[in-house]
Amino acid sequence: MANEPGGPGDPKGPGGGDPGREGGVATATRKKVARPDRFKVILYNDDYTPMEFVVSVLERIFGKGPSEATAIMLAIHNGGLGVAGVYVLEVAETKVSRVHQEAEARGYPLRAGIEKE
Ligand code: TYC
Repeated sequence: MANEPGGPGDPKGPGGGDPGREGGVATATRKKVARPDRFKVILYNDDYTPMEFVVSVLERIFGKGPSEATAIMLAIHNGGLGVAGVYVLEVAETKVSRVHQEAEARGYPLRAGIEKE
């Protein structure tokens, strides 16, 4: 297996190697590393989904602790919507699907959506 460019085994290191020379001034050449876009998962308020269920969703699906989950739920309840977490697209989409699947299984109208950060 060859070393990946800029990886830990690349003797040139993450900078990508030799400094260039422009007009006699040394300039470090640095490869741009693609940073995947990130997406907010938004939860929306409604009048029927129980508060405890929303807290449970925030704990189990979004990995929040009990006090943060409660604070986020209350912010949604009072403000109409809130951010449950920020993820790369595929993860965000999976979490939205889990929210909808769990809510629908219980007959709750809880809705989630995705917004690019
Ligand atoms: N408004 C709901 C209630 O009073 C609670 C709730 C909070 C619902 C957050 C959805 O995303 C939500 N039972």
